[in-house]
Parts: sequence; structure tokens; C-alpha cells
Amino acid sequence: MKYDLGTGEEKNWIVAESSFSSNLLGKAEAIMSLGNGYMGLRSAAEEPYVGEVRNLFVAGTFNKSDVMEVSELPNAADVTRMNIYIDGERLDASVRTEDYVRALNLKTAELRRSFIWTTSAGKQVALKFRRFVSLDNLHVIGMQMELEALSDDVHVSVESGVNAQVSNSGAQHFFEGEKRIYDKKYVEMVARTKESLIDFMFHTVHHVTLAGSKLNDPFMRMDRRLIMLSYKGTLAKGQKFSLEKLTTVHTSRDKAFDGLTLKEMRDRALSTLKKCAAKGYEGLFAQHVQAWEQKVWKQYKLNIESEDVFDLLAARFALYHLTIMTPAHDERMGIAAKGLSGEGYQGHSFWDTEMFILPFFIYSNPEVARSLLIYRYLGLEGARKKARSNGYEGAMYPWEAAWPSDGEMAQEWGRVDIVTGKQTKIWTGFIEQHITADVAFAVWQYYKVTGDQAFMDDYGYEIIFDTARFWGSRLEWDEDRGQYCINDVIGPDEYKEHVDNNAFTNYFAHFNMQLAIKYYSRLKESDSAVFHRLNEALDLDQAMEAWMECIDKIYLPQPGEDLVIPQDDTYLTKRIIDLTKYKNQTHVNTIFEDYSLEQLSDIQVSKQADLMILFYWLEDKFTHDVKIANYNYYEPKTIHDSSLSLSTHAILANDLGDRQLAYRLFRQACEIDLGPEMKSSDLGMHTASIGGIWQVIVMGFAGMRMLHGELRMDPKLPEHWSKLEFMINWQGQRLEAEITKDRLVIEAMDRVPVELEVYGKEYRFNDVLTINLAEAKGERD
Ligand code: IFM
Repeated sequence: MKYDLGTGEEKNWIVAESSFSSNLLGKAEAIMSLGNGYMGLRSAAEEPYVGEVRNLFVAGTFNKSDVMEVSELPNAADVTRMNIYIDGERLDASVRTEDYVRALNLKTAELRRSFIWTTSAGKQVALKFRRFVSLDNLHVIGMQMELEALSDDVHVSVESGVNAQVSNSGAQHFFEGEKRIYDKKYVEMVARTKESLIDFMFHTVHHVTLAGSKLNDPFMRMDRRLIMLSYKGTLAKGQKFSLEKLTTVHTSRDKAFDGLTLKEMRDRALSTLKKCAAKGYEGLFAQHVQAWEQKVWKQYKLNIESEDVFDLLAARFALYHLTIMTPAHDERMGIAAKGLSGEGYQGHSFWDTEMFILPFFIYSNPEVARSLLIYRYLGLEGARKKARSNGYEGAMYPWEAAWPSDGEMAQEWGRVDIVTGKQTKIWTGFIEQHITADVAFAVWQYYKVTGDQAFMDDYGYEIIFDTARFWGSRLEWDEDRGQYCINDVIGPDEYKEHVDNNAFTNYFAHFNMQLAIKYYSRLKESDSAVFHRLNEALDLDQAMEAWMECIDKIYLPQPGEDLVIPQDDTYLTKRIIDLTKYKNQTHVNTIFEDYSLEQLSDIQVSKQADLMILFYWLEDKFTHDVKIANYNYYEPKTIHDSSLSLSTHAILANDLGDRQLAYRLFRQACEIDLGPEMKSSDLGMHTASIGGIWQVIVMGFAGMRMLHGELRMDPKLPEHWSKLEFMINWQGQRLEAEITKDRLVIEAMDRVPVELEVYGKEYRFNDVLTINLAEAKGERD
């Protein structure tokens, strides 16, 4: 991949590849994917290749392809494929290609591809492709193709339309739908998902010119799940064939279509397409670029001045993907672990959202954070269902969530066990339970940072109470310890299954119950309508008694003599092996070439941050020395096989004072998707890691944190950064910060007083605060 192709205005905005390899298609398809949160379009080339993955996902349109499968986002019809022939020979960029460049411009969210191709008979053409998925009108996909003849007498044939002959790795989600072409140009394809019965409507129109003259009356072809129009003509040297293709995608899940008949939806969708056709690619693109400027680049205002251009590009890459992965338009939808960029994890939401992505939105765009938390509120239905079916009370959030009412969506069978040759059972959906406390924690964070009381009254308290009810019923009394334990779980470190008292889980469950106790007391005292409503619905008086009985008796693993906290009851008793080979691996999961998951359970090896994430989020519960001792103990045993690991370790390393290591880990976190490992993103983007990049920059290097409701900033920029600029929202007000080597300047944009702690000293300001960092640090030390 190339990150230095952008020059002038485009400097640090271009993610590109400068050669074509048909063996390594997945990387560019995923990291250059386009989208707007409503839909995500993987950037497969127009002309098809073996091994490509052509995906178009529409958020929230989950469907179950058969009874043995879990609900997943169906791969919608392919509107980008074109069959391109030059003198009857199929275009194939893997041979006789020069000057190949495929580039994603992060600023304009446009994908461009250009190259020169020579046919086997020696005729040459220059091709240029452009594509965007509009952030202005979420239903629109714009495409352009231009072919210039570099030889004389070049015969061009291009077939383009809507191809619904697609599947999710073979699973077919759609009934064959109705197909229609209006006025020989407006293509319409309708398809309905087989189980969830969601109607999809695809509308496409082409505008084609040959040597400047419009080409009408294409040859029209309809086949099973396919509509294709073909345009042909002959070009003299220097003449051009241009094709503009505009597509709209709508579904019956669209809120704007609520209550409409299929006919009405189709008519509306078709009329949207006609309006788009009147604006053309350039008109629609200009509106799209404007939307990116306003809603993303101006809104988030993130800037890094660094000796290494990669740092700023990586930050922008993160903002780009955070925008396109997030269904901000609809609170019934969550963020998928791979966003809308690949089939991995089937479009399901994990704790990745609450712990890795949501902090970005809480601080940068609270409205979106609110919508993502309402998704969890709506998910209480599925969470209660899961609790009941497991014999617990309250709300037990699914490890993998799809449509809010679905409940648990995790698959049951996974990779091959190299010892038995059978598929390994995936236990996460049954016993990775910390997600329930993670959701409650996220609600609390949102509340403390935004002060959004209406959200708490309408949604937040209910989540906190009902998750605490779950933990109340989940705790098990341990006679020997004389304490309540949480047995048989998987903690964040998924290489340890069926463990008792995973420290992260226990501390978070405790935190969740403590919150419930605090809010119960506060609400009861207020004697408010909210209290009475929730008390009646959830029997809080009784739950409170149970919480009070347990809260001080929950077992919270403590540091031993060496200050090491046991990650779970047995971790420290397991054997230690030399992990050098796996620590130095170039791609993840190589340990499974030597060990089965069951065997890993007996080794002190961790997949990802576990205690470290506990130290990060509940920082005041542990001393600096304890954090250091545990970092030194566990990091060497952590092989970062999960993309969720590196960003947390980078923040911790920075907190603990190792700035070089922190930067190195930050860089590695950025390279999970942007790095040289060409297969890492095949199944889609690592969205948690993308959220983690923002966290390392703002919560790590800028040292911005909220503790006990107080705002703090302890900057520790990497040595080679001369400036960091960013914004956050704090208690409803936008703050804009600039950190240089020696100064912190922070401005309260609404001129409302803010209290801020910097290196242990309290400041209060309501306009612009300037702090000399060396002095402030000196005073503290
Ligand atoms: O949620 C993560 C988990 O922590 C590690 N395995 C992948 C999941 C989805 O990203």
C-alpha cells in the first residue's frame, strides 16, 4: 500500500495501491471500502476477478438464511460490476497493465482507479474509474468510467446493471424479485429477504457517451437475479467512451418508508433516482464532498504535526472509517465488528462498540453516541430473553447482537481443532458475559461526559438497573472464600475458557452493581416518576436488597506479593512456554498451527488485553506500581491475536511512562489495517482497532480522561510530534484543544465555565486557557 501519493491539497489524504495483484484483492477492497453508515460498499474492481469479494451491505437488514445459521447482514445485489470488453477481449488488469493506481481520497471519500491496458493484439486503452457512496443522500452510489482509445479502431463493449447473483459465502438470503426497465433506461430490481421479509429496491440509470455523442437504446438482458444493459461502439485514437452510473438503494427498513406499500416504496425510490439523474455524478458528488467537510472534517477537527506523515494519515483514516461504519441515521442499528466492509462476524455488534468505538462518539459526537446506546436500550428485549433462557434475572446482553430483539447471535462452531479434527465449539455466546457490564459502563460514561439527564431518565437507568439485576442473579456464593464469585466465564482474553473469577468481569460486574445502588438511592430520594415507573417494572426495591447483600462480598482479585493480580483463579498456575515465535509473527493466530484452543487453556498465553483494559477504564482502583508489575507480567504473555489488544496496551504504556513503547504500539495498532500484511483485512475492517486509534491519540497521548465526572488532561505527546489539535464535547459544550511541546491551549467554544485538571492542578476557565506544560509538570513533580 502507498500512503505518500497525495501531494499539495491531497497531502496525507490518500490511501493507495500502485500495482495490481489478483492474489491480494481483499486488503484494498476492505480498507478502501466506501459507505455512509446506511450502506457499505466494498471496493472490488468493476471488472471481476477470481478471489474477489463483492459486498454491499445495508445496515440493520438482518436475515437468517436457514435454521442452522444465525442472522446476518445479507450481501445485497452487486451494482458495481461491469463486464468490459475491448475488441472482444475481457478487460483483465492482471496482465499487460501499466501505471495502475487505485486510490481512496479520505477527504472526499471518493475511490479512483486508473491504468493503461493493452489487449493481446496490441491495442491500447486508458481507463479511469471513479466511485462514491454519498454522505449527503444516504441511498446514492455514484460511478463513472472513462475509456480513451490510445490506438485506432478500438471496439468497446460494456455491460452494466444490477447483479443479484450474489451470496454470503454461499448462503442465499433473497427470494428472486421483480425486475423491470422503465423507458429503456431506469433499471429496477426488487428482492425480499427470505426470513426477515425485508424488501430491497435497487434502481440504476446510465448515461453513456461515445466520442461525445449520447448512446441510447442499449441491448437489455434479464436473467435469473440479473438485469444488464450493454453499450457498444468503436473509437478512433483519442476518442472516449464515458459511462456514468447512478444507483439508489432503499429497503423497507428505511424509517422514511414506514407504513408504505411495496408499490409506494418503489415509486418513491424510482423518483429519487430520477432526481439524482438530473444532478448527474458531478452534482451529487459536490454535495457529498460538502457533507464530508461539514459533518466530518470540520466537526472532528483532528490534526497532528509529526515528522512522520503516516501519523496524520492514520488519524484521518480512523475518522473516515468511524464515519462510514456507523449507522448514525437509525437507533435500531449498532456498529458491526467489521463495519459494513466485509462478511466477517456477519454484521454483528460486540463489546467492540462500547469499549473501543463509543468513546470517540461520546466525546466527539454525542448525538451519535446516544443513538448507539438507544440501540442497546432497544436490545434489552433480546437481553432479557437471553437472561431468562439461561435461568437468570434482568438483562444479559448477547455477546453478538444483530437486530435488537434477536438476543444472542453468536455462532456455535468455529475453527478446526488441530488435535481432534473437529470444529471447535465457540463458547463466547454462552459465557463471555462481561459485555453486560460493558454496556452499563458505557451508559455511565456517556452520562458523566454529556450530562444528558433526559437520556438517563428515558433509557440509561433502566439499562443500569436491569444489567445489575442480571449480575445479582449471576453471582455464586463460595463457601470457602466466604465471598460471591463469578464462575465459568470467558474474560476479554478469549484464550482462557471456562475460568472462574476473571478479574475484568468481576470488577466490571461490581462496578455495574455499585452504579445501580447509587442511582437507586438517588432516584428513590427524588421520589420521581422515573423511580416509580422503573420500580414497578423491575421491582427495584427487592433488587436493591439483593445488591446490598452482595456488593461488599464480591470477590475482586487482589495483587499478590509480587503485585501481580491473577487474571482468573488458575491463570498463574498454568505452564509458561517460550512465546517468542508467536510474539514475532507476521500475521495473527499462528499459535493454532501448534496448539488447539483447549491446549492454550493450560498455558500462560493471552490473546489480548484483559487486566490492561481494566486498568485503563477503572484506573483509580489500582496503584501505579500494581499497573507496572502487571504490565510487565502479562504483556510478554500477550500475543495480540485480537485487534482489540494493541491500542489498549499503547495507552497503558503511555500512562506508565514508556512513551517510545507507546508510540510503537500505536503504530502497530494503525498497521492492523494499514500495514503490510496483505491478508489482515480480507474479512473486513477492524473497527475496534479504528476506534482504538482515536483513543490512543486523545485519551493516550493527549491524556484526556474523565475520572469521577472530572475532566483531566495529562499530555504526553510522542517525541516526534510537534502539535496535536483535537476537539471534545464536555457537558454539552465544544472544547477545542491544541497541544504543543510546551503548551496546552484549550478554548471553551460556548464560553461556559469548565473545570479541568492538568498534571494534578485544577483550572477553571470559560474562554481560552493557556498552560505552560513544563511549569505545570514541574509544579506537580
Ligand atoms: O469482540 C472481539 C473479541 O474481543 C475478540 N475477538 C473478536 C471480537 C470481535 O471483534
